[in-house]
Amino acid sequence: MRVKTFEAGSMQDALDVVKKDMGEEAFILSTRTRRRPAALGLGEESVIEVTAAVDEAQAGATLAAGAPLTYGLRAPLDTPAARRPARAPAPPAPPPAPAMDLQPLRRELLEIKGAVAALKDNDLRNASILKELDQMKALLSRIQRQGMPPAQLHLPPSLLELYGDLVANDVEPLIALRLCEYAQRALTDQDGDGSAGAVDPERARLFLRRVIADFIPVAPPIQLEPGKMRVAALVGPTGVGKTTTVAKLAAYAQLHLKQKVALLTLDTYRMAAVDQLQQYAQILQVPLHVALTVEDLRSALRFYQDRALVLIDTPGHSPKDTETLNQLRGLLDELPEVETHLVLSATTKPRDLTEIAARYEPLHPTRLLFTKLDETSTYGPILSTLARVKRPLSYLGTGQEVPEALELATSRRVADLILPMPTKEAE
Ligand SMILES: Nc1nc2c(ncn2[C@@H]2O[C@H](COP(=O)(O)OP(=O)(O)OP(=O)(O)O)[C@@H](O)[C@H]2O)c(=O)[nH]1
Ligand SMILES: [Mg+2]
Repeated sequence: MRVKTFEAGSMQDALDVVKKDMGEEAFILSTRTRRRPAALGLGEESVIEVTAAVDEAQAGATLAAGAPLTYGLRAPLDTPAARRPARAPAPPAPPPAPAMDLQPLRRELLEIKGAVAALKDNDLRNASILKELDQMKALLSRIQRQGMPPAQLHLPPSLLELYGDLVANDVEPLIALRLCEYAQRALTDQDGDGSAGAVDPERARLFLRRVIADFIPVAPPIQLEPGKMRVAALVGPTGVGKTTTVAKLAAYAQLHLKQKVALLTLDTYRMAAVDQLQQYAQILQVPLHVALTVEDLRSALRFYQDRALVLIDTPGHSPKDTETLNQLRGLLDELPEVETHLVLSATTKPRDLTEIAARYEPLHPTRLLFTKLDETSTYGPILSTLARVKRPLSYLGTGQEVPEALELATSRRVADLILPMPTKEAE
């Protein structure tokens, strides 16, 4: 059974096409009228859609019976076999059975076969409609759960879904909305026909990831130049991983880049802090200097003139400890060319991140550095902080291991964290 759908401008034309393509034996399963864009995109026109079926075995047999049988089992008429004389007279043929009109039965059978084929086709269509319905249901329940205000609901479904993903990843709702609106406008401009509403979900996701990547400012790695001493200081709250990151950076520069490194610590409040860095310094065989005063700091830097990189570790502060922060500011102000990285943990609550960043503003950090990415599963706060603080992202700490668990931040990597592509299994 062959089932095929034809389109034509009128019913008569459609029937002619069916007859021409499928032969006289074809019968009509269904017809419908639908609208489609007219040629050159000028408005719409209506079109007749006819689905027809034909039993090919039967149609083939009819064709074969009428065709000259020069091939196949029967010999051609003009062959010795055809010319051979008959041996004995054949017995008289039995009287023909009364002719029975099988045509209506055959037609009915064909119609049943056609209907079954059409049902199978419908099953596939139904399955895809059910899948779409399921997706709509999931989207609606997510909208209900997150209590999205009407502002978000004007987004087309594919972007509304992505908005939900961003918010679920702890991106601030307003930032998520602005990103989605931007993507919607850009997609509409790109398609030129206002059809962003119908945009394919995968295309929308890829596009939004690009928008996010473009939005994330990243810094180049600490630039080491021959004959020039580069100074980088790590500042930030207690326990975020400043000392560990200093060790990671030092190990990388010393072991991989084969550059001369020195360590300096301003963290003199706790012996344990000096010990911790001292251990790394010993392992890496790099000098460590403890600076208590501005004079200490100046003389240490003079001493390290031949070093390509001087890394400065600093003490962490509790939020209320403004005095220590002021002292640190006094020291760092002495270093006009220092590259100051504000170290933040990706596990910190979004609102606290904003407060911390504001508190460290007097130290004029030029970079943001996020650690402990391995300890969280939502990365939205990184994006929200970057949007607020507007400093480029330098490195990402992804574990405790020194030096492996450190990455140079790239906008693509961060976009990946903020809006991952669904894994094949999840699809
Ligand atoms: N999981 C994980 N742990 C980290 C990371 N970076 C640092 N740590 C751990 O966090 C803890 C604190 O790290 P430190 O380097 O001492 O933090 P700090 O900012 O110097 O702390 P203070 O000097 O007390 O302010 C240690 O156990 C580190 O191993 C990271 O990227 N991922
Ligand atoms: Mg420390």
